[in-house]
Amino acid sequence: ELVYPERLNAGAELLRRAIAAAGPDGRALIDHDHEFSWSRVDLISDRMAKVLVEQMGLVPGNRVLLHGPNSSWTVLAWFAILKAGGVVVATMPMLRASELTTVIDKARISHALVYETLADAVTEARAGTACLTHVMTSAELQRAAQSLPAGTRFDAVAAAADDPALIAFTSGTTGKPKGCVHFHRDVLAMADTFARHTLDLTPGDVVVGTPPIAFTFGLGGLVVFPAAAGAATAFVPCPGFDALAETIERCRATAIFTAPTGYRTLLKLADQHDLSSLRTCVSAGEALPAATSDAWHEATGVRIIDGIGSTEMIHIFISASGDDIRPGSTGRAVPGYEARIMDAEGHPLPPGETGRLAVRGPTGCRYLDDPRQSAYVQNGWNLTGDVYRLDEDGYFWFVARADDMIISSGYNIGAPEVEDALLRHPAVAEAAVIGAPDEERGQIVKAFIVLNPGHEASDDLRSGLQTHVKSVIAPYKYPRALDFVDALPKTQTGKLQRFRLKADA
Ligand code: 3UK
Repeated sequence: ELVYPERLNAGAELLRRAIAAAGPDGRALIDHDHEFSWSRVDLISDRMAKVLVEQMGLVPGNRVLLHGPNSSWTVLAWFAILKAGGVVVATMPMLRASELTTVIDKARISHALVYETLADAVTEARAGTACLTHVMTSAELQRAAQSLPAGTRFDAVAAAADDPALIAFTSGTTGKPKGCVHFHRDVLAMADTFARHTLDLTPGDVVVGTPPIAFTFGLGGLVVFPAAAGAATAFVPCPGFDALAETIERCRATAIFTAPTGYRTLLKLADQHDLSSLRTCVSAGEALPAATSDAWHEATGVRIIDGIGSTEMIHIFISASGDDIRPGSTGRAVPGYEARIMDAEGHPLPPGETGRLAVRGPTGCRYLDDPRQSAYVQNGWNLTGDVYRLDEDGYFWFVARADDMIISSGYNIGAPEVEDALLRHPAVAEAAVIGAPDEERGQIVKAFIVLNPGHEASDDLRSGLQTHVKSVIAPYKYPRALDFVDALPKTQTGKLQRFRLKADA
């Protein structure tokens, strides 16, 4: 069991751990043109915290919008807000003014720190709400922090371990975004469970990744885990996988956090970029198909660590680890968490049975006043909305999101299994499978396929792919309908948007 002191400031504690592990001069944050050591991160975030409190009037408990791209500045500001006792509400850089206004109102945000190039969206958002009263841009904050007398430090607010540290918004693919409240101890718990037991990050490591820091997958991988271990984070200067591959090569990155589609895209760039420095590869956001795991292993010699996490749980609670990896399975409960499979009434099901995934542990779902709380948390168990199967050895196998199960002629079919089979065909670059309405069968399995270069869409290829699936998995699961498309709808976090394909079908 994790025990934290009653008074705990996650920002200060993470930086204390970083400096203890890496020393004051240890590499911390790497931008394309600049680098910060851990003692500089500590010093600069102190000064930013001082500005927040003394010039912006922040008092502990105030909610602070943090709107910036993945970059050193955003991380420095994140540490500053926590040290000052503020509650971080980080938002994806792509959000438009109207979406920001919704977040500002819902989380009752009073203060905002915004990256220079994104300032217009926040100015526009501010006009639509009365909550937000204090805004500073990155340049203003930097100038104010630099103008403080030399030697200025800041004593981090002695927060209670269960004071809110951040509010993370869900992506809202299944309804209006929900704000998930996480405490100071929750921020440390993600480092002390998944990261400690599964990743052996050390001060020599350089971490890269694609998930935004506003997404807790990115926050953990690119901010919290490296800090807790004294490792460094290298930021990709612009969006896109070419820039990611270039950053891996230039910085000799050793650890990477991205979604399955990220690994498939990187594989195509592996002949132009040296990716051989990577030794810790973490995948989350959606199920990692065994086909992708195998292809990556073949090309790099490294097995991807799959892990399921959620915004509600803050980070990963079931994962593969080290030598303990069964491709196709998510893995086992992370030490500190308990996971089980339940039936519709909440009774636990034995190994082999398919049912609802339930999990409990040091972190959990706390929606910001939202009636949907009682759907996610029942009898102390968090119900993630996923359908899973547990095997005799304690490995969890993803079947589908509950709302993505396909029922065709009475058969239950999980889309990911069919997608994995399709991805094993050399012509297939990306595959998405949904249930399309059908008079006779209720639903039929329908696939959307993006082809690899050098392959042409044709009726022959369609039936070739159908035959291929029948030879890999039970024939009744084959896609009766199959469309060739140029691209699949994906979220910014690399998740397939099945609901959009379903709406079109
Ligand atoms: C799905 C997975 C199968 C699953 C997240 C790591 O994805 C994250 O958070 P979200 O709130 O979505 C949660 C839902 O996404 N999912 C995530 N990972 C997997 N399904 N295998 C996986 N490995 O439906 C889950 O309920 O966006 C992931 C860390 C922090 C996160 N917030």
